[in-house]
Amino acid sequence: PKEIFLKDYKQPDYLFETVHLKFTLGEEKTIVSSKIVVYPGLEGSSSPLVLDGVDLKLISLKVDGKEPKEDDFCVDSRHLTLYSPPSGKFTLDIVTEIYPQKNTSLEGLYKSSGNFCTQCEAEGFRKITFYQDRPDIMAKYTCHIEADKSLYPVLLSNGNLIEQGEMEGNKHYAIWEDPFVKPSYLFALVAGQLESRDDTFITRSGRKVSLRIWTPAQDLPKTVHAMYSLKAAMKWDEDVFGLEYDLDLFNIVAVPDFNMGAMENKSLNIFNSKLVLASPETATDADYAAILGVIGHEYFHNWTGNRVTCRDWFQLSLKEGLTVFRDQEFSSDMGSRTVKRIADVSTLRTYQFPQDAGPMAHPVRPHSYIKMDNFYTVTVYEKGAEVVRMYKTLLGASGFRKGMDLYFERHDGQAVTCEDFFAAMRDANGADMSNFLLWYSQAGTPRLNVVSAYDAQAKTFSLKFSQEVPPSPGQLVKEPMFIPVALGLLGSNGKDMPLSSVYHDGKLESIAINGQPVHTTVLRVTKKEEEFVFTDIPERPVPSILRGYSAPVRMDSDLTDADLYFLLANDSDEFNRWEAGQVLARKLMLSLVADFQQNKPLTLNSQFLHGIRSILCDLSLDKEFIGKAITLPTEAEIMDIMEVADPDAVHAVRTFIRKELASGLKQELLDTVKSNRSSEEYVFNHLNMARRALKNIALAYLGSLDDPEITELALHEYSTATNMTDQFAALVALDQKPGKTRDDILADFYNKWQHDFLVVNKWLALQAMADIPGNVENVRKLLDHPAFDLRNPNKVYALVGGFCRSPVNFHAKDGSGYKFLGEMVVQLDKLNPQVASRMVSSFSRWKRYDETRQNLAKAQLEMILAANGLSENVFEIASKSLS
Ligand code: HT7
Ligand code: ZN
Repeated sequence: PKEIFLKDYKQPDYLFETVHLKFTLGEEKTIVSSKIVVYPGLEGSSSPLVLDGVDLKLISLKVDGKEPKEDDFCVDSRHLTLYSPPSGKFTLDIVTEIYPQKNTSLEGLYKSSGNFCTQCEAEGFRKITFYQDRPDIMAKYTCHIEADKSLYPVLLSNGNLIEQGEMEGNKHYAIWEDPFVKPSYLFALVAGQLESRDDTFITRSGRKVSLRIWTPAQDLPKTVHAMYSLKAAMKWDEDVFGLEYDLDLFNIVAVPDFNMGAMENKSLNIFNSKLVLASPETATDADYAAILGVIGHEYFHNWTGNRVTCRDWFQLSLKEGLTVFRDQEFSSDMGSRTVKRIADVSTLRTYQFPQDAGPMAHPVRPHSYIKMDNFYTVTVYEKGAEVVRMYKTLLGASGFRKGMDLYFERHDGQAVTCEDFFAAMRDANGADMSNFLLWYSQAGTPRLNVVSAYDAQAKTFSLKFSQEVPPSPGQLVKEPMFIPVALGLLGSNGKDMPLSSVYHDGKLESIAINGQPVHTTVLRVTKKEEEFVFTDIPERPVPSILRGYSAPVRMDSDLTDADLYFLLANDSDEFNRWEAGQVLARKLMLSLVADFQQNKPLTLNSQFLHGIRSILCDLSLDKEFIGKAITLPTEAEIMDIMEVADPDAVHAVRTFIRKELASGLKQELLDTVKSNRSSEEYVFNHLNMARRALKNIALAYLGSLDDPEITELALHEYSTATNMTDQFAALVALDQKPGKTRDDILADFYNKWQHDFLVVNKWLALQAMADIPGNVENVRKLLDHPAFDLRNPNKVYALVGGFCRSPVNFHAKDGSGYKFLGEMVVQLDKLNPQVASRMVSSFSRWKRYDETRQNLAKAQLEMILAANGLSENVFEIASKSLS
């Protein structure tokens, strides 16, 4: 397979002005006719015109209305090449035949539950017709769709509907025109039996926008929350960024078969049903929150991604990092800012840090790829969002907004790069951000070490920072990064000290704002080693460093346990209160892991239990925050910071601490469950969600005990639950103990919900993730369950993906978990390479484990690589994992 490099980027020799597409949708085949107006690129060109095309049958080709001679062009399995196109503007007419019914890859045009739909990002348009399928080819599109009227009464594409009508033979047609230029990856078509929930949004300039959410008729009642989310997102983007929607129609379609979460096609977003459909009875609070965030995300792409797009796929984070940052901010404003930040940082630590430390580590802007689909990663998305957040931390909210305004002013309608975004931020603020761009080019999570010293005589407090960026594949030596460190100093009264000046680089710098001392300042750490000395500090403070997690780094400091307990109790920065508790928990878990490995008895220190008790019982705190603060770091997070990851030890220790906390705080946890029940109707708002979250975390703790009273309690919660959040939480509590009660309740849940595929997926995932030893056999049985289907990505992510999240069973020492995944990857790859390659990623950190596990995982990777007809997607991940 061919590797593509950022350094090889070349502007296109030919540009496209307009594209007229016509689809004749049929049961056996679909005919796609395209008429493209081509003109020479900036440089002018006499080179061949190379169009991408995969799995296409070429029916006819005309250049300026004439069929070219046989030796004027050639078609191979990936391209159509026209050797010497006309020199000025010319027209191409291309007719191809495609077979959507056979398309199980779910990219290009395919069928989902009887309806036609498309997925073109990143390189799916080439499965529809021959085209320069790259994001810097921006053209105006029309789309003419013809289809059977009874089977496909609804015909949708991008832009405005300009014509529709009846045809002979019970057929009909629709013609759509998109007035905005766009790259091919934003093209979309949907045809099928769908109905819509309709609403309107009046923009701040007074334009009326029709909003439509399309689903099969029976699902329409479940689109209320999605519509609420869309309207909230439209309003938020106007309020916060001054960005208004630019067409009179915005469509969302929900489809059950979709490789990712959703797709921001211009004015025709296509969503995985899971991220649209919700009712209190069938969706949890987490589902509601995900729908809000993803509807927001796709909508926000209209400006950050669609109006201004990426020059090439290496720049993906330009749109994704920025849009994730925007959706994070949106969700923060709609709920609790601290809790959202905690959730986002946990995701980063659990998934992105391990990626950044493994064989698939790549910069936010990768240098190369074999298959672009493999680079829709937590690094590009989540770390990319952290990079955008750092601009805001450094420039302030209004400076950041100025930078965004300049970015749109300069680049509306263009395909640009991460440097263009950086330049807009810098120029709008006249800022010096010298080595900031390294965040885009250097992979690996920087390690930041902080050492503090108080000089009682001089009344100064010094912080010495040193940083190191670990080597990553292809990048052995790294430069120091530009790390914004938000910082406060707490006095012994627990309050923030006022800060006015700091010695740095031999100079006394003022950090006051408008002459007023501040309580949080942002230090700009840019060198390998650097010292900051605060003056006029009356007593030894406890520093609260990296407030709000101001940079995506791993920080080590000389804070003592006493300092951390002090921060946990007093820090005005709520994020750092939580963080102090997490640092204490991580230290505790690591020391117990060492005890476990040395066969020492495990004991829980009482200070930790008291710390958790005081948070649990602090009525002044937000309940969702309490829930986060009493939750231990994930097993993945702990394994990631160990020299050699030991899944059995980490699992045993986490289970031990959970049990100890549950028995030591049984009464408090029972009180928490009882006092946070509600008989009111389900409402999705912060207060209600927070109450449910705390109650259910308390119930989960209690569920770890072998106690009939708790089983009764959980059964009671299960049977009296009036919404899925509470019902599923009770099921999770009961799922922890193998036996008849568990079996019965799982059967009961399935019987209740077998008609609802999204709920059944929760049931599959819960069983797949179970820690019960030997669970792989149960998972294998579930492959044959009528509810499972290897062609549906959601089901695969639930069952196979869920299984890989169980440290005990996936990493079983007998290799049974690895063998299962190896077999699944080979099977899946034949149907859907994107899904198979996501699954094979679970092997990528195999070198982190002991030798026995390493050999077992390596054998599976080798087996996969030897499989016949392996896709490039899986090849790239498997081969990089082995290297
Ligand atoms: N921009 C979208 C990316 C996407 C995608 C990429 C590869 C394969 C399938 C895909 N479906 C959607 C999603 C987003 O908004 O980030
Ligand atoms: Zn996105």
